[in-house]
Amino acid sequence: MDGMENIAELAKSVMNADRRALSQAITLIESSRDDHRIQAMELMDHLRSSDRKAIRVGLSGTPGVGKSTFIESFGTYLTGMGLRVAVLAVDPSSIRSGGSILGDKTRMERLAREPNAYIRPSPSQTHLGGVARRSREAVAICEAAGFDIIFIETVGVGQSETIVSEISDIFLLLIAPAGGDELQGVKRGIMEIADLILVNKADGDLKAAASRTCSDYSSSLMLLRKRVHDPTGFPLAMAISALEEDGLGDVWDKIEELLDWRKAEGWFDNNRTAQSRFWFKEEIRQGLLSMLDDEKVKEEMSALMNMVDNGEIYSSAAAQKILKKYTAKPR
Ligand SMILES: Nc1nc2c(ncn2[C@@H]2O[C@H](COP(=O)(O)OP(=O)(O)OP(=O)(O)O)[C@@H](O)[C@H]2O)c(=O)[nH]1
Ligand SMILES: [Mg+2]
Repeated sequence: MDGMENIAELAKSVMNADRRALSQAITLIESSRDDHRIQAMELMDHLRSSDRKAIRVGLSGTPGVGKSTFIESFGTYLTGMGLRVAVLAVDPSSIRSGGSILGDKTRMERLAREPNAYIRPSPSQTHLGGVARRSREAVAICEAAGFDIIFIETVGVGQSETIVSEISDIFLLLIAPAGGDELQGVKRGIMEIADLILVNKADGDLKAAASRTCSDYSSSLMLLRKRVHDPTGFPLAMAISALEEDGLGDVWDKIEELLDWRKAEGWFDNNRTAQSRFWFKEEIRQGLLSMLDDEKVKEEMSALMNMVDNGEIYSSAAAQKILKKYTAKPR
């Protein structure tokens, strides 16, 4: 990307839903090069003028539960209704060997062929902080490009769900049918952020188990504390089959029901505002932390560390020395 004037052009093409521009824009925000970062900020600033709003759907689930199959069939269902669908992945490379959605494109063949769908492979080698920023900016880019629905997929492992829930309007959790009374290893934390729990693979031999699992989750959900941003009946669990495309219409109905209510009650905008604040603070926190990676700071820290080791300075006083020097608090 050369020159700032081209960034304005790029922004315009993105807003005209030009696919090449879309990919180019996401490639730009994925770069951690300093000059690219500056251009990326410029781009995001241009895109701000778009007041388009997509429905941002977070989706999580353990490997093999059927996330790709679900996005393929549900996404195709949505494009069939004339909606434009984008798919992004939040995929910390420490968990998988990178580029997972790329391989997944073959599992989303139908959707990938849809002119109204855009599937973005996840880049390899991004640290978690970078993952959050990339995902957030990619979502904003897709939104400015006029997509109606943006899926943000993540494999169910701890921190990435927090990131996804902090950039989504609604959070779907995919669960596999469980055999007997084994309560699945779903942590309470993720139950609490889920808006819809979809028990997938409710077909063939697994149908009965799926329906039992669904009842189990429905009961557990009723025990959770009622959330202010939910209408009665939410969060809820439902059994579906991504493979046989069973229950997809119900999922869409529930998504619409929930979001219509949240929009009417002000929770939708409220949530977006809270999210912007969250990321504003988070970015500052990350920026301050990254200060510790600076070579000069590292040297001073290690010198002070020696002094702490030798009992020449008290630990908190040593820490204050660094903080005072590098955070330059205005007085
Ligand atoms: N019977 C049945 N099988 C399904 C269903 N959905 C997915 N599967 C199968 O489950 C396997 C895993 O599905 P994927 O969609 O790749 O699962 P995933 O969650 O994307 O997995 P990762 O990308 O590895 O995290 C595949 O063999 C699918 O065909 C379903 O609704 N019913
Ligand atoms: Mg997958």
